[in-house]
Amino acid sequence: MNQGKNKYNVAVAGATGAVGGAMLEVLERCDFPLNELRLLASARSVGKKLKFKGQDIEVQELTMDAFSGIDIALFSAGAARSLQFGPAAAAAGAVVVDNSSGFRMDPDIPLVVPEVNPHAIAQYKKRGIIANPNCSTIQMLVALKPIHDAAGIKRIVVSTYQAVSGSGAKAIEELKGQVMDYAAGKKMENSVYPHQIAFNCLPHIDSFLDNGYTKEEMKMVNETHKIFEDSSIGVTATTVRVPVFYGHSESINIETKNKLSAEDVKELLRHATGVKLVDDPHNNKYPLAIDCAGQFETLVGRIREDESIDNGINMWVVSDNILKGAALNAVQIAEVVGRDYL
Ligand code: NAP
Ligand code: 3JN
Repeated sequence: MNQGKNKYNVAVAGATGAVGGAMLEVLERCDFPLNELRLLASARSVGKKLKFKGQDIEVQELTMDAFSGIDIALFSAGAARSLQFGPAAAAAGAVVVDNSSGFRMDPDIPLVVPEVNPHAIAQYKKRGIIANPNCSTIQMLVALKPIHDAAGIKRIVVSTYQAVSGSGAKAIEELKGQVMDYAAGKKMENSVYPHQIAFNCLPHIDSFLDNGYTKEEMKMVNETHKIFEDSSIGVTATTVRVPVFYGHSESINIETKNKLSAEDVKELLRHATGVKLVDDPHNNKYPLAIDCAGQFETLVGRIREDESIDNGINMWVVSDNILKGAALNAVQIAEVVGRDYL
């Protein structure tokens, strides 16, 4: 525990975006100890005012020298901006918490989910930067960490059902527009996705790689290895975009080294930090995307033994992709940085 500051100067780069807006919401909900809050975005947004705790704060331009006096810089302006401005922010003395994929696999930069590997935060001192994982990885590992600690996970097979908000504001509008057009009997238009997303499922998130997987799928594989500090765990992912506005759902099948019953897993998750067990199928209670919006916890249910192998468990994991999947995880990292390191 440090004896340093108890209020921090925080910058949000990408403050006008979907994730940036959620960062402001989370900073407010957590009553983050702020001295100054500096809001940064592109030149297009300069002068625009955003509300924080009832006050209007003017947006400034994200530039190389926008970080003087900043203690913690939360980035969600895309990987290109993180790579361009993140090191400048760190050189100015800020601890950068970056939401993009720009630095995630850099061996000198910790990749952190506070419920899973908070000890890795200490490594930020090398480069002054901490990376936030991909949303689909975060919620999966929050649910799997207690099981991995108890029984050792050998293999993970995951299929995701990802909300359109993960593709930003334009994708939300595209789904709404298609639903309205369908109801009005009009032709549905698509521009964000290569196909109609309304009433459809697209097995395609981010671009395709030479191995046949998508980048989103390989993010889940590589980030799991880095966060669990074990690249011997077998991980295979299929990521699917579904016509849901908020909340990513995941069907997860795991094989453990030691046997756990479904009851053992429920008991572990009942007491796990950041997890809410919602598992009463006979009363139709299981995690639902429409219930997770706005919640900080990751919902887990449908826990059952996989009867096709010796040590297998199936589960259904749902979380607010913009909160725990992005903004909340970043602010939780910032809380630890402030409390333990500044
Ligand atoms: P968004 O709604 O499109 O917002 C983008 C933000 O970046 C806006 O504030 C925008 O400012 C700013 N920006 C864009 N170009 C810029 C430039 N040249 N200079 C300065 N600022 C610029 O996108 P989003 O959904 O919030 O996502 C933002 C990023 O967060 C993504 O690209 C991704 O890297 C990350 N993300 C991570 C996860 C995760 O899984 N952890 C999930 C979603 C997103 P203007 O309004 O001025 O254009
Ligand atoms: O598609 C989703 O549901 C999550 C999207 C994440 C995302 C979107 C644009 C760029 C990322 C990410 O966090 O991996 C990035 C990126 O930074 O590469």
